[in-house]
Amino acid sequence: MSYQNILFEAQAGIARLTLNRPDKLNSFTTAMNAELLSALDAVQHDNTIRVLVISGMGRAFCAGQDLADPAMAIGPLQPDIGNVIEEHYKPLILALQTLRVPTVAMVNGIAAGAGVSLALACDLVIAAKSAYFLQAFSKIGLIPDTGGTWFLPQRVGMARAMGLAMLADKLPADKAQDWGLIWQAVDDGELSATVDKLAAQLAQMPTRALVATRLAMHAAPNHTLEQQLGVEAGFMRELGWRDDFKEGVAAFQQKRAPKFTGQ
Ligand code: T3D
Repeated sequence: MSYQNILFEAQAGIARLTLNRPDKLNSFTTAMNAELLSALDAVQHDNTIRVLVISGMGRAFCAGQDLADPAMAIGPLQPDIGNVIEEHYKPLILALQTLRVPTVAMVNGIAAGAGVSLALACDLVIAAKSAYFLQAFSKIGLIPDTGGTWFLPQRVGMARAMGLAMLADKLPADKAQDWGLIWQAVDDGELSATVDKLAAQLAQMPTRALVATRLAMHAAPNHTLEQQLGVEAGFMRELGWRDDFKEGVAAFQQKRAPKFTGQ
C-alpha cells in the first residue's frame, strides 16, 4: 500500500512509522487511521521486524482527531462518533496492544487528545523536553478516548488522571516523566539519538518475551494475585520452549553475549 498521511519504512529490524500531516499537527483523519492500521498489519506479518517506532513529522507528535474531518462533522450530516471510535480508534489501539513486536513512541512535540493515547498505547514513551501532553477532550465536550481512561489512572493514579482529564492543562514532558506517565523525557537535541539507540537495543532482544511482558502486565489489573501467577506460568511455559530462552541460558553459561533471533 502507498501512504499519503504517514511514512513507513523498515530497516535492520526496526520499523519506523511517522505521522505525516505536519501542517495539521498530525491529527487523525479517517484516511490516516486506515493507513495506520495497514502499516501495523504489515509489521504484524513481517518476521524480520523486531521493533516499531512511532513519531510525528514537524512540531507535533499528534493533536488527536482532526476536528475538520467529516468524522467530526456537526449538523445534519453528523456521524455517530461512537461508531467512529469503534471502527477506527478501537482497532488501532488493539492492534498496537497485540502487536508481535515492542513499540516505542518518540514524542517529538505536542501530543493532544487521542494523540496522547496513541503514545501511551506504546510500550515505551520517550519525549522531547519541549513536548507536552494535553487531554484536550473536555474542551470540546468529550472524554479521554482511544484508551485514555484506561491508561491515565493506571500510570499516574486517579487524582492526577482526573485533574489532567477534567482541566485539560498541558503536562510538560519532564513532569510526565516524574509522574510516571512516560518512560523518559530527554533534551530535544538528544531525542532522535536516544530513540535510535533504544530501538537498536530492543531489536536485538528476545522479542516474544518483551511482548509477553506487555500482555502479562496489562492483564494484571483484572486478576487476583493467584490468577496472575497463573498468567505468568502460562507465558513462562510458552517462552521456555523458545529459541531465545535456550540461547539466553546458553550465553549466560558460556559467559558470552546472547544472540537472540526473536524466536
Ligand atoms: O470523531 C471521533 O471519533 C471523536 C474522537 C476524538 C478523539 C480526539 O482526539 S478529541 C481531541 C481532538 N484534539 C483537540 O481537540 C486538539 C485541538 N488542537 C489544539 O487544541 C491546539 O492545536 C493545540 C493545543 C494542540 C496546539 O496549539 P498551537 O497553538 O500550538 O497550534 P495551532 O495553531 O492551534 O495548530 C496549528 C494548525 O494545526 C492549525 O491549522 P491552521 O490554522 O494553521 O490551518 C490548527 O487548526 C491545526 N490543528 C491542530 N490540532 C488540530 C488541527 N486541525 C484539525 N484537528 C486538530 N485536532
